[in-house]
Amino acid sequence: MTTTTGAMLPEAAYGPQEGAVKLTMLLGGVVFLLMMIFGLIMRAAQGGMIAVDPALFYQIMTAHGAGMVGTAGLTGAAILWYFTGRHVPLLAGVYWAFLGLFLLGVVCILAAIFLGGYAGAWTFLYPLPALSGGLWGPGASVLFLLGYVSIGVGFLLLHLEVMRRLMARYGGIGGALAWPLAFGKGRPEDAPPPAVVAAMASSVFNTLGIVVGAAVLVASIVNLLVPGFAVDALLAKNMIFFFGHVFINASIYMAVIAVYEILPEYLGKPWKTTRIFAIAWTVVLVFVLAVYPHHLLQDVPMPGWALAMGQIVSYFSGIPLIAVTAFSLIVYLRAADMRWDMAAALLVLGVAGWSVGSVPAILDGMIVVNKVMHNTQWVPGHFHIYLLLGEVAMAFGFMAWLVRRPLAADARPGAARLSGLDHGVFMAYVAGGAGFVLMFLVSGALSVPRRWAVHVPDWFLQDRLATLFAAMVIGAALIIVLRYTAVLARRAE
Ligand code: HEM
Ligand SMILES: [Cu+2]
Repeated sequence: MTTTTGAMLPEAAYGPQEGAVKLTMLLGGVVFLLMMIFGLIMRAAQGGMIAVDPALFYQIMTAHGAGMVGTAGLTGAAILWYFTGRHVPLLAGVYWAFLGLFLLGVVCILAAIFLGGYAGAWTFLYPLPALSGGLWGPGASVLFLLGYVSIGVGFLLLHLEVMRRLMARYGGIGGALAWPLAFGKGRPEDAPPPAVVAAMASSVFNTLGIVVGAAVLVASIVNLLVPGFAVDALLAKNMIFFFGHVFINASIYMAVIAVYEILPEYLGKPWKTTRIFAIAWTVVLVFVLAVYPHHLLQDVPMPGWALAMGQIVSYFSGIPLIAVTAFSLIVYLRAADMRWDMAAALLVLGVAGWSVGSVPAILDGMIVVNKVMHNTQWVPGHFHIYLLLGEVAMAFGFMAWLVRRPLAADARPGAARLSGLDHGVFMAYVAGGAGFVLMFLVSGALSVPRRWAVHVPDWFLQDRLATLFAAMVIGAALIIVLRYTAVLARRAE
């Protein structure tokens, strides 16, 4: 095998890395579970069901936010890597470096929070890490931020390897994004598969996001070490939310590759790159980058045009991808005799949850609504929909597919249905998840603030119902992860 530089490397250096990806998903599944339990603790504390010291609440909230977002990114990247590897050779060492840097980052972050006491939330909003009111020292903040830097470097390596391979194979960035088909005379037969288009687009924007994130991380670290070095707070906020918005979006856009690559096996027909599909992904690439000011609608000094852009791009950003992915999926599902199992059900749920979650998100992206809803639980309400019922559902679906029972070659299409236990677990996940996010939305509509460790008794009802629903989701997630682990262990014997 030749690399793009022409040097020869042993065949073994490339490998499909099924084992590494399976290990990543195992780690991801376990961390998702742990972080869900942290979430349960927070919700139960808000409902007055258990007593949690507020200082500890904010440590847990920080760990939950960083841990969940990081694990969404990790599982998304594993999916990206796994399926990109079907189309181009990828250097195995890059993946191990990515995983190693990720785990190093996790150790730093956990130590910063639970040993150092850092509790300034996953958003590390400048200058909060330096203004702890005596709860944590600058060392803890520096360690937390260094953890992010380590994870960011890992992601950069992974995306650069993916991009350079795709560019070499498909004719540059434009070729991999199917521009000849989107904007030229290219034919659909010659276009790269959907997974390649999605991998290229998400790698491009995640790289840009991480570079901006790295810059503001370094500035924040210098500020902590040399307090005289001040950063413009509004600029820092722009950079942080550009990075945060892009990173969490990228996790979903990477995970959806599993839908494009796996569901065709169940549908019995390939998922094709059409002109609309290609255009949609390029539009998304621009929109994901341009829409981030919807996080700054409360920042009066922001230029008006930027906020207007945030609102207007919010309206449209849901349309191209979700319309193309969700709509095509519905068309495929109607046309084909789908063979259902846990993997297929979770992947379809992922697309549905992602689509549904965009509605309250777009609402919150409107300036008049945001004036009232911002910093209420409406915000965790919308993002838990497309993360818990979107990204995480897709990641669990990928895991279920990795350990699936082989579909019998002669199985009649449409014959396979979810078995009794699978059906129960899936319904518990959907019902628990839907109930849990609904309680956030209801609280948000009633103006219950987000990020408050202590709630007044008037808010307890939703808090307690949400705790119950959360327990249901966790039960279902536990069975999904346990089954995955059991099958892996059995096969390893
Ligand atoms: C059973 C599942 C889950 C439970 C019980 C849960 C619970 C919570 C709670 C209680 C909060 C704080 C709400 C507030 O501000 O008042 C929260 C915040 C958050 N959650 Fe979850 N969550 C769950 C799943 C997830 C998932 C799957 C993700 C992402 C993949 C996620 C990401 C976040 C983030 C980013 C925050 C914001 C933290 C902050 O405000 O700094 N959560 N969650
Ligand atoms: Cu955003």
